[in-house]
Amino acid sequence: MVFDLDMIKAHYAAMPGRIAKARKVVGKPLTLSEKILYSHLHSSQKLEAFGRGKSYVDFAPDRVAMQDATAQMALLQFMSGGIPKVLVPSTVHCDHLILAKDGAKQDLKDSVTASGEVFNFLESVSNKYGIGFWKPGAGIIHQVVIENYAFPGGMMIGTDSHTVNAGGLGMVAIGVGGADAVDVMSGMAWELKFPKLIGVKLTGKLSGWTASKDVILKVAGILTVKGGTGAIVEYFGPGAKTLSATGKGTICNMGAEIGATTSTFGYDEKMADYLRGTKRAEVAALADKVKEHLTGDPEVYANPEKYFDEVIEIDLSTLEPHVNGPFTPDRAIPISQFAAEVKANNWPARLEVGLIGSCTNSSYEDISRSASLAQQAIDKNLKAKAEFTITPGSELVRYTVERDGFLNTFGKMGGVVMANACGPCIGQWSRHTDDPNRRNSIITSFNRNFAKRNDGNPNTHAFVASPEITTAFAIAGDLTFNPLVDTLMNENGVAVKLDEPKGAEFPPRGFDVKDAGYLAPAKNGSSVVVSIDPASKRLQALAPFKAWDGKNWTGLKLLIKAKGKCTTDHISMAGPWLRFRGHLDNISNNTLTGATNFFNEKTDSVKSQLTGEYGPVPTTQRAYKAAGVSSIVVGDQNYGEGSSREHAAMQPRHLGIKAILVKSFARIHETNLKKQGMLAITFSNESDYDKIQEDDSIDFTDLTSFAPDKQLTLVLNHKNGSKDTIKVNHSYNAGQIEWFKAGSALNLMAAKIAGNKAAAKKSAPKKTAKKAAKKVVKKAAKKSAKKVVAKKKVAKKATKKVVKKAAKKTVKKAAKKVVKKTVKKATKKKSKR
Ligand code: MIC
Ligand code: SF4
Repeated sequence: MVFDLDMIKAHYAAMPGRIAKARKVVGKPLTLSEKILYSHLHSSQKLEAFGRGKSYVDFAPDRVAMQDATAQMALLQFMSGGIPKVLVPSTVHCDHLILAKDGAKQDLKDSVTASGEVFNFLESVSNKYGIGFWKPGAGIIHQVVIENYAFPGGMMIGTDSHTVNAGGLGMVAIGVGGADAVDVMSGMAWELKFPKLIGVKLTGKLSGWTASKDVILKVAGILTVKGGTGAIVEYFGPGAKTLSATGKGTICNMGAEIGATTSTFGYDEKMADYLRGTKRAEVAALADKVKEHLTGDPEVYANPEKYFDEVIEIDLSTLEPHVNGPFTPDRAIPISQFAAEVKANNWPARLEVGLIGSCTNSSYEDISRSASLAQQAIDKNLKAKAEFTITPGSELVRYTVERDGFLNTFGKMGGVVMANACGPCIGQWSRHTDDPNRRNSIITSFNRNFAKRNDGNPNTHAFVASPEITTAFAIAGDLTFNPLVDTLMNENGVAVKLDEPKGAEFPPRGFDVKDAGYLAPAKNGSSVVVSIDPASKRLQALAPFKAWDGKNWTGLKLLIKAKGKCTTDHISMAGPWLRFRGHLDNISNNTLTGATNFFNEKTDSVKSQLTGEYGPVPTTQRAYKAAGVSSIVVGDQNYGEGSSREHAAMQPRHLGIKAILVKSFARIHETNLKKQGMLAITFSNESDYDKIQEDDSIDFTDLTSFAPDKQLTLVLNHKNGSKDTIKVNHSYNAGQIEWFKAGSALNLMAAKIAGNKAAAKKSAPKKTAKKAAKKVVKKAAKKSAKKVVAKKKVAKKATKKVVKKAAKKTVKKAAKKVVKKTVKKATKKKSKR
């Protein structure tokens, strides 16, 4: 089944014309990213040559995807907007709330019981508002999207940072917070700063142990976790055409780890094959017809330096497998140097668990290549030394790889198949361990490896690698092993070597599935009732945030000065806290508990300026709130890196924190803060971070003249009576300042919708009067024209000129009379109402 084919058809029909116009305005050949962006301008957006990294532009994405953990907040916000049905095709996917423990069947059953209330809520909201619903067990959002919805040249947003995965099928797919999704679902424009463009030219061809994953592991090493901020990464070159669509998806997926707005590839034969392989031959045929528009202009790829802001070149033929980590995804280590690094850094060499799958790496190709290694282990009498888990990305993949015997092979090697869900990737992992605090190592084919992410243990050293390398390490159980060159001792005491992995892009017998897990929404959902139990611990209706009082803020207490990495996992931890994603007050109890306090190097321990005592961050902040004291959070570089979860912005807002002042922000988080009515500001001089002291009270002296491109001034009042005055920057445009003033973007939108409704009501009688008047005028004119004709007959002798004049006059007079009468009548009617 092809979803939304008409929408795709309409887009392809309009695309060539839109691109031609854009090319004219921009005045030069276009990259693929520009073609997709310019062909998705919102109807209210004037076409012009936008400044990369400068212009705020209104877009109209083709679709929206939401996963269970973020959809709750997105949909709670959507419901408060008062729109009866989503205006853009949208889907919800239940994948994050499934705990991995004993294996797929039992885990799914237990999770449906534990989170039934939330799943039911999401299902009924989807049903009511026209949203496609993918049940628990159907798969991970991004794999389901690439299998069913992604199409070359399309644009989508999703409430998850790895929405970018759909770049594997040539989309511009962007991760956003729920409030952005609400805009798009409500048919409003979606605003984005026009991205910069990074070109990655791929030459050569992958072989042996190297996989698509290694391309992004290498790119992450080059660009680091903030190198892609505000940019789209566009891959091109002969090497790109050799990569499978799902392999491209892997590369785009982990582009979130370099902060990229998104990543994408031009349409090619591999994408067409994937579309056909997943029963979307119609889409491939449509794309074929406009294929020159679904890739960059030839001039661009011939001279990339002229058209991209930065260009990187990677030769796939010489690319080594990489292992990235621990604790950060950009610490890229070629496999040939990994053993030495493990020893030099004294990382635990014994590998405890290898985990493959996730939204990043769970294609048929990934699983079949990994299974080929598992089969070798069996054939060569090797016993896997580490635990091994497999999380398939979707039911389509799971059903097919089970049918083709791969799951059985993994089972024989000692592998455990988890549910088609995020599971351990997001800390939904009940890990079997005798000591949850032990220093230990794990390796995954996931994308993130921040401290505590997978199992909550800060001493778990998590490394990221391809599924093939992960599987080989799980067999060896030793991180100083290099599968490319080393041998392993088998059960018979014989040294054996693993051969290169082998697999297939597509199942030779095609994909198959019994129940993919999709539920279509009701055609008319107006009678569907969505209820939230006021006593629920999982769901809470949202109350609007307070509008800004129009005054300068003074006496803001420093809640925490966060040191070093402060990702969204540090600001609003996932794992066990995922269960409160629909309950703002409850989840606020984890706010910033993972951030390191600069002053004592501890997590979740800050000094209260009310009592002088150290205590947990949320408790301290709640006490400030109760005392009516405002506060501020200070942070380091790339603050809010990682997830799209807007909870990391809503929680501080809910707890009464007013501003976040940092050296730099990650893109999604900065937007989330703005949308929720927070003040997101950056040090104009980064070294001013050092001026912030533990007992500071901070004043804003010119917030009352908050304006685009204008710095704000802060006075730091130190405990000893001294002061520092510093300047801070912000990136708010005029519209975003309105969000701030209204208390949140949602407040502003709700006010607009309410205003439109009232205006529509008001103008209705006027409209009716006009319509009636028109009708009467027409009738009267006809009548009097007839009369004139009669008169004409009688006054045979009168000249034609005179008759005409008379007729004209009569018509005018009659019309005037009737209009007057009708308007009078309508006005009377209105005043009676
Ligand atoms: C993640 O990988 O961190 C998540 C969990 O998928 C998040 C979304 C969330 O926090 O719910 C993301 O990547 O945006
Ligand atoms: Fe789920 Fe992990 Fe993918 Fe996030 S990165 S969507 S948690 S599988």
